[in-house]
Amino acid sequence: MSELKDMPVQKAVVVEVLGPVVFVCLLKDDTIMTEKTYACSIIKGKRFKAGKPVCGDVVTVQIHSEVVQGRDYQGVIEGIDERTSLVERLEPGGRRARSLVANLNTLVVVTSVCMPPLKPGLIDRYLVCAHHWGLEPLIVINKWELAEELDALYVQLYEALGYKCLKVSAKQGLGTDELKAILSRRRSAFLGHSGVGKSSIMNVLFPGVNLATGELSIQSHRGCHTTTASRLLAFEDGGFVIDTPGVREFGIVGIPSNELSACFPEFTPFAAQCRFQPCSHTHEPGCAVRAALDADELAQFRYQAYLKMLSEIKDLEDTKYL
Ligand SMILES: Nc1nc2c(ncn2[C@@H]2O[C@H](COP(=O)(O)OP(=O)(O)OP(=O)(O)O)[C@@H](O)[C@H]2O)c(=O)[nH]1
Ligand SMILES: [Mg+2]
Ligand SMILES: [Zn+2]
Repeated sequence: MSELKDMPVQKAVVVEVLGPVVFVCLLKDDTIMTEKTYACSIIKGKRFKAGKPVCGDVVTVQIHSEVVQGRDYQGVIEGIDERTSLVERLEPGGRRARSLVANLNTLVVVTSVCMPPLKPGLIDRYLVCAHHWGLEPLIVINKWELAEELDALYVQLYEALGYKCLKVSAKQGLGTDELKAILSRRRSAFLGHSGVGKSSIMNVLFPGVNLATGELSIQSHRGCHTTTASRLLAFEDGGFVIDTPGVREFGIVGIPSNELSACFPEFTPFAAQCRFQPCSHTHEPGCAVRAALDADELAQFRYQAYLKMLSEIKDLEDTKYL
């Protein structure tokens, strides 16, 4: 057993947070050294400006022990580096932001067809977040072997809006090589409903890891929230993917109401022509976005998604919790 005393502080990446335990892998020359994971603590009472560490955070750690000894920690988190990005959601039923994952450059919206069915409303929420935070969005539609005509239609609509969509079947191995090629040098996370197959796809991308996957509820065809904590897995060439717990709802937080319209890229050319600037595209006379809707130049389902998110954000702003 080797006890390492007076180890220098080192850089590491947070790969999982389980209650008070922060699991990290060391960073060497920007490569995540995945062969070893260290269980680290945060000194009691210590508060970081960035809040609590989340998956994807680059941290400074002091490792004390190379081996796990009972319940002892192997190291201490000394600090959190400034984040290049942070994905947050509204606490379920609450009014505060909850940090999810940090330092991404790509947000993978994972959805499925049939069970659970494809839900454009949730896809739109994640796309809005990706735009606002400057992350490249990628839509993955899993269980494609069960796809029907309507699913193909939605894919066409999103593709027409300029979004990259990838049809995948974790079960049959469809599209997973292409997905791996796209993600291998990126810093990404899988976000989406419970039961769409996020962990199943991870298991194909990272053979041998064997993340838990769950059966769907027979009645509702919903997932059973199998994944309970985010988990970062790294590719050999520096990229990583974070598997996150599935959600039932995804409440937008941190996007001011007057910036929401800009997160719908197809609105932008019309919004520039609205009589009032800024225009909320809800009631203002001379609104070019609503005129484009009436002329079927914009998709109704996207506008409805915009209205729903706008009203939620305004509710939060009215109660001054944002
Ligand atoms: N038919 C079909 N089923 C799949 C496919 N991929 C995953 N599943 C099934 O979908 C169910 C849910 O898969 P998970 O990987 O646990 O889903 P998840 O998105 O990680 O769910 P949470 O962890 O709850 O968020 C499991 O029963 C999988 O076997 C697929 O491509 N086709
Ligand atoms: Mg999962
Ligand atoms: Zn307008």
